[in-house]
Amino acid sequence: GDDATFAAVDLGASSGRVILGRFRPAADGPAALDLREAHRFPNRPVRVRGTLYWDVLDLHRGVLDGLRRAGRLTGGAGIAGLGIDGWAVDHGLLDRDGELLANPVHYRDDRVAGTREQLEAVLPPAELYAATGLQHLPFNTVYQLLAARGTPAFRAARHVVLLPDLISYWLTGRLGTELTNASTTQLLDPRTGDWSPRVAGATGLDTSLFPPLRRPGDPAGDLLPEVLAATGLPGPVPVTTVGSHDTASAVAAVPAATPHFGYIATGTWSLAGVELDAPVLTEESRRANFTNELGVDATVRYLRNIMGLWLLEECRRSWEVDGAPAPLTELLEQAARVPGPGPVVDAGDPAFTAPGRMPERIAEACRRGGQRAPRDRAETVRCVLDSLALAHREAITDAERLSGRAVDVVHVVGGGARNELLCRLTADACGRPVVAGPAEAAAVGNLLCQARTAGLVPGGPDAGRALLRRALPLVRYEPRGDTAEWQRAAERAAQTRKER
Ligand code: LFR
Repeated sequence: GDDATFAAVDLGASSGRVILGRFRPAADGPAALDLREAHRFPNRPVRVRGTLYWDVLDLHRGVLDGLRRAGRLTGGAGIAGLGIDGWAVDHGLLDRDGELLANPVHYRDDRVAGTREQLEAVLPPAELYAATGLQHLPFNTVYQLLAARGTPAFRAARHVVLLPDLISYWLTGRLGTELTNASTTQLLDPRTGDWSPRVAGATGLDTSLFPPLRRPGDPAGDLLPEVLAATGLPGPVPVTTVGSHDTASAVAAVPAATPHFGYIATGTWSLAGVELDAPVLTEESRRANFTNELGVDATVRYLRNIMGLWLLEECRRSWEVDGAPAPLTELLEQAARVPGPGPVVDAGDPAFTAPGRMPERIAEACRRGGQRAPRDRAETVRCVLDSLALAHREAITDAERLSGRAVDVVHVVGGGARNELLCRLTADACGRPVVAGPAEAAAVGNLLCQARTAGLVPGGPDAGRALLRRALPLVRYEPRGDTAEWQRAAERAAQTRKER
């Protein structure tokens, strides 16, 4: 067969990218994958009149710029297809003509305050968990819709469209709701893969406002003529539904060689857990704050949301030099020289969700837990990374215990796979080997889904993972030292929580 180059649009909370993946089919020798970044653009949320918004038109411009560059990089050949993924839970409202009624609100906006109590009054937490399997996060779509419900925009809305589906709509003119991302709304039943009548009934939210569900691998339309004209891409370009929740695509890109793997998808968030065939909906699981999100290939992503590198990004933002965040490489070099684990915080604490004053909030949390606060930037960075490693350890061991799936190796994928110190500390804290890479996991999973749908990687998900092991550079970290020391640190971290 021929080579085929696909494009992945991957939208993250701090940047968006368009990445090209060239697949050489197995018939020509070992299947191969070459990655090439066509474009990367900042994602800069903006606060207006007290509300934090995503600048979704700016993101769409970034996508179009990326497709134009993709066209240039591929010469006259163009791309064989496109897939779109991004962060979860957020949505846009469309009127009956398909116009966007208002700018999508950022999941870190506090408009959701009070909606948890509102929902609990009509549906007790245990029942909500049994119906949806989702970890309580203050910004799950259900809470955002409850917050939006009274507004004129919501009353005028005929469609509620998740963000990657909105970009897909603008590129193809076709509406749909991708399943893995729908599973993060807390309105979907992970057992049926359909909207939960229980949650819809209790809240009165109309799930038919969501366009019809579609699954990874389903066709999502072709690029519109106006998009081909604006980007110079030769058509037709089919758009394929991929795991449009970035974490679903990232987990699909875990290059595991065994079913006994844990994963940590690290970026703004750390999503740590295991891949299962069926959800775990027990009360114990709910109390442990584990979520059952749907994955590609009818899997369940059984995981916990941990604050992630957001803690570090926010520290760097508060230390910015001439409008640019403090340089990462230097901070990490200095942090690597700090002995640890020293003072630590609970990186699962929702108290860290909101932006602003992060170094101060971390110091306050350390003192609240009876520890000394980090004394300088290096110690603060070390505190963040030790705390993340600890939270990774806790999530992996809890996932193992609650699911019964043994974990022999932990795969770190996403941006944090480039962070050597984080990977090393995670291996030490977990007491298990860490395999790091790919760093662009969401884009790789997105591309792999397209290539598999096109028949270029026959043999199912394991064949896809085998291809990634051959094609991508991976780094292995063996655990060192004493896990008892990390156990003591875990006890210190637990004392720092605001509300327990
Ligand atoms: C990661 C992610 C997480 C989700 C959070 C908010 O990028 O998609 O999985 O909980 O962002 O959408």
